[in-house]
Amino acid sequence: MANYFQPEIETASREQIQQWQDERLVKQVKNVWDNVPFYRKRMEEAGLTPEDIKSTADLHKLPFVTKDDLRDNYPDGFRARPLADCVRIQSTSGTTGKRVIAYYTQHDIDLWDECCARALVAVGATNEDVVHVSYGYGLFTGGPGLNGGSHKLGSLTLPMSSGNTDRQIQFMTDLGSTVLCCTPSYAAYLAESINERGLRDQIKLKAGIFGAEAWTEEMRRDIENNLGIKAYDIYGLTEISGPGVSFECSEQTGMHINEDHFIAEVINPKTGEVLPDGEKGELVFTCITKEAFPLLRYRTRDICILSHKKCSCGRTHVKMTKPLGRSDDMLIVKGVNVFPSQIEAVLLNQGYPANYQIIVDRVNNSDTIEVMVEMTPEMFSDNVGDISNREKEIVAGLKAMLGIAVKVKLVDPKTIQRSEGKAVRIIDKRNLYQG
Ligand code: DLL
Repeated sequence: MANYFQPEIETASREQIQQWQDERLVKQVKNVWDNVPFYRKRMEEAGLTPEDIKSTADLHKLPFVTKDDLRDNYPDGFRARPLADCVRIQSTSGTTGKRVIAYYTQHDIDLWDECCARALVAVGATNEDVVHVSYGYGLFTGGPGLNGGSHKLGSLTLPMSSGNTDRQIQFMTDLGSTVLCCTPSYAAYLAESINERGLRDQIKLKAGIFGAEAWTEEMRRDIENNLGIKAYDIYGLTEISGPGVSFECSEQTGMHINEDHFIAEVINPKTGEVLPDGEKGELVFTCITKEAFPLLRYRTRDICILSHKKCSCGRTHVKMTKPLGRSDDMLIVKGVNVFPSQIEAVLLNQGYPANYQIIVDRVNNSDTIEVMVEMTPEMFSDNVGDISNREKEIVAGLKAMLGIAVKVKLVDPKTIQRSEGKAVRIIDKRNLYQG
């Protein structure tokens, strides 16, 4: 069994990685200075020219990029190549205001595929495997990313996309899928469905690559036991390419970041100060090889810890813990990124006060989301029909905004507890973040 997809890169010495990062960063800074007016303006405001960035030691001088910057420059203010050079877009699940459009050249796709191929090899996949991709296809990066990685590796790829569980299980048994790629919650659901149908001994799965949302060690154990496989984590975000920014190896103790493409920093989210290995903070990425959509010092809002400790798998690239939380209030519900501000916008738009609570839970391995909304005294009516029409209206507004079904419950005026400090808007009963 091959251990690595690109051994010379994945096990490179620290000096070699450093050299790649230094050279590529300098080149990338020149590239964005020349091709993205946003960066030139930001750098000029900070009194910087490309000559000020001579190596990664100068990285901290560059200003951060945030999701707000991307939003302000929607749809293509960060595109660094002419359209003629771009072959694909992918997009985040946010609605118009929050949506990010990521552009890719063919070269960008090739490198992204390689990152995903590394992740597949790290879980033991070879070209003899049947890779069953049940991440969503389309604008979401999950399906296209793992699909590309599997092709690159030469494995037979089943582009299943998500949903239609019966069909998933049928292909799994008929074609002998060996590696499953999907969200951990869908993996848990598939496991349950396979066991319910008594088909466990007819599936040949040996490993799974599960990411795109937070999941616990308990969930890992359950999935491993229920499917008889090894379950590995994979991390990524649309802004930085998609899945495969980092991936777990046989040690299953954190994810190796593909440092030949992405420089990782962890910062104090309040002060922006760069933190040393072992300290918990917000993950920041700088893309040093991307052509069409190169983000520099992008604040992910994911909280994690970096470690350069030697790994038993032989890979030398830095490891990150699973995300341990977020430095903003984004929720991931049924794989969709949800901001409370989007929910609030729908409520205010329909004339409700900003007294609401969002309750997220996981029932039978599936996320549920309910919004409790306080009526104004004027709206308050004993007429049940009226209330249920109002609820339907909010449900429709939320569906249009978020693209997922949200349960809505209207409650009497003054029933949602007031807070003396920050309002408690979110009750997330899933307890997904640990550490
Ligand atoms: O979720 C990309 C992806 C697809 C990763 C498939 C892994 C597998 P976005 O939709 O842009 O991209 O969401 C990115 O999801 O900032 C994290 O908060 C969260 N996230 C991604 N992977 C993990 C993970 C894809 N393994 C956002 N554990 C990120 C916890 C994750 N959270």
